Amino acid sequence: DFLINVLQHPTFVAGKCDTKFIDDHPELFEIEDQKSEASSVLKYFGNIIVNETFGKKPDFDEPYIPTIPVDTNFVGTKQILDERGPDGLVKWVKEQEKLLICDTTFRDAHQSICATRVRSRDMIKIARETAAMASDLFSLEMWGGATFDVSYRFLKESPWRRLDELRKRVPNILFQMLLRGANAVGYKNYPDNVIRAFVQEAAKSGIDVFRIFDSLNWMDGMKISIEEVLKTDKIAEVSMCYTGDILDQSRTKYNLDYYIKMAHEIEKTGAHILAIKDMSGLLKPGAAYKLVEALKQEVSLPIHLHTHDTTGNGVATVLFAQMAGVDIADAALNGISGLTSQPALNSIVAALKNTPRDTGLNEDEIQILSDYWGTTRQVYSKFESELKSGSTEIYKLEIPGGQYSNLRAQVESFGLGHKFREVKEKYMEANLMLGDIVKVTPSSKTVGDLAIFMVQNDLTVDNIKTKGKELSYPDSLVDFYKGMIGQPEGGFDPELQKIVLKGIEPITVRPGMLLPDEDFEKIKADFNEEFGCELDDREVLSVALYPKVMKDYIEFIQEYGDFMRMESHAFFYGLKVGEVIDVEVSKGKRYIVKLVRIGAPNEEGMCSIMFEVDGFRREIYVEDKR
Ligand code: 3PY
Ligand code: ZN
Repeated sequence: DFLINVLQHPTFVAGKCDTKFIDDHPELFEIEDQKSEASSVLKYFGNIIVNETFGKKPDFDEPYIPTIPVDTNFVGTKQILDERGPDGLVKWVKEQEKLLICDTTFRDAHQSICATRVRSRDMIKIARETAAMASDLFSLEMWGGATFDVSYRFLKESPWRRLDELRKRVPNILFQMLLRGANAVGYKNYPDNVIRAFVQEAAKSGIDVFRIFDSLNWMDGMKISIEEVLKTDKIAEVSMCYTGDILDQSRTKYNLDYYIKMAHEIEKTGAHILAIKDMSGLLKPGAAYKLVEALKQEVSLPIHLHTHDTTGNGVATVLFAQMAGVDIADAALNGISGLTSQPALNSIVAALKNTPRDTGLNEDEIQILSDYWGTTRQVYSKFESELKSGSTEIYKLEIPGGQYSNLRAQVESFGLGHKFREVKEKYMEANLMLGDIVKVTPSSKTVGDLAIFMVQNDLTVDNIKTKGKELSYPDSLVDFYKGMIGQPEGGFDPELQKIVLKGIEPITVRPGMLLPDEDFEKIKADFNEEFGCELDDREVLSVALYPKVMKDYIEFIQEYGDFMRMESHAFFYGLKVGEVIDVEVSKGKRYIVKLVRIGAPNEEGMCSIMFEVDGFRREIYVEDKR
């Protein structure tokens, strides 16, 4: 029932086959390989069909992809950095009157609005067009943050290859990534040699701007990353994470002086750009004006503003900041902007038209790019939260965009869906109990885990010091009090620290000073032995960051194959009955697959599924696990 290629070749059929013919056509004898390759694809679809969709699939629109002229001259900020170096680029930024824009569509926009699920395939399809039609962008934020592990974990693709493929198609716009300081692209501190090697590999692979932050605004937590980026010829954009409200006189911890002091410390590190990282969208328009105006007087670094639109005030915040002279602002193409994502890029561009700070971006062209994302987003709607409008309660809750849209699912996974409101309210209480800390990955997880734990155990600020003594706390909280994600502003509450640590000695130095170096050669040898694969230097780093995720990824690839080229509707939904799709498994190698019928489960709980592959019927049996 499968393709026996040679038997169908006209030369063979005509009986004119000699040994030269056989030597010339080795591919006709790759029968087993092809059969098992197609089987893996069918097995993958079979699983989705039987256990998730049962052959049902929404209709998705096909996004429009514009044709760009063959003689397009790709020039932009990337050429400025490559030709003039980091200092030359900084000088150029300072000379610009226009507001420079960093487009976060390929990273934070989808991280914050559809659980980081956008696949490389959908970025690659529009990458060259983006390079041509948005060549006035300062940068594309397209890597780092949660995209690194989510690529492997859920999309079964390599983030390194995403970087390679996008770099090939975008030769002119700076590539920007989010680096969580000593936590790299993970959720815990890593040994220094991992951080250093990661920065070097990312720089070599095409990252130009490293936005570095520490989840507690602890300068020591960013030390190694900054040092290492400064050794490359790339840009170190060092962040202060914004929390609290500088307009509220009653909140004294994170006031204007706090940020000015931190900005000076950042400038002293040799950073090229200062980022205001407003991960929760707490920076109100008036506060943005006040902060940027003050920072412009205090430091000479260009200032790059990052915010989220969770409250609905994101565009206003950017517009106020540009009035105060902010140099660069983050925004996402309208089609994937707003809510927990970034403020709307096309709207900001339109607002600044015919003003001194006109961005230079072409409204018609970025409209086409925005439409692409508006349509492409349909496939990802199942990953969006139920949030339909901006919510100003975020000013009170201080929950980062990405966490806010995920929190309900996390709370539901604990069986506490009915107590969602309570958990949200506890979030701020938990934050204050921890000493009013900066909340961003991974410190935001500590606060979220504590909030859930407090609801589960009926804990309050008042009873935790008595009732809480007997309890054992979530790992993230133990790590926090151990000092494993760094030292918070104002230190730890010693009494709570004792209750949580139960005798464990906390540290007060950088965890990286105590963690032993990672042994990269050992990782290589172990993976070779376990999976028979030769990891390259970048993959070794992926293992150092996420050993379990990488094992699962390699097992998936070995079992099913590499689906990076598969269309996203097929990857997430498989096929519906009667549908015919073209599945590209490797460059130029494709199968035409049709879903003919799905049978009911038999006595052993196995469903028969009839496909057609390149016109040949193939029946497979899939276990019904529902
Ligand atoms: C991340 O760390 O991934 C973030 O986007 C934090 O804001
Ligand atoms: Zn963000």
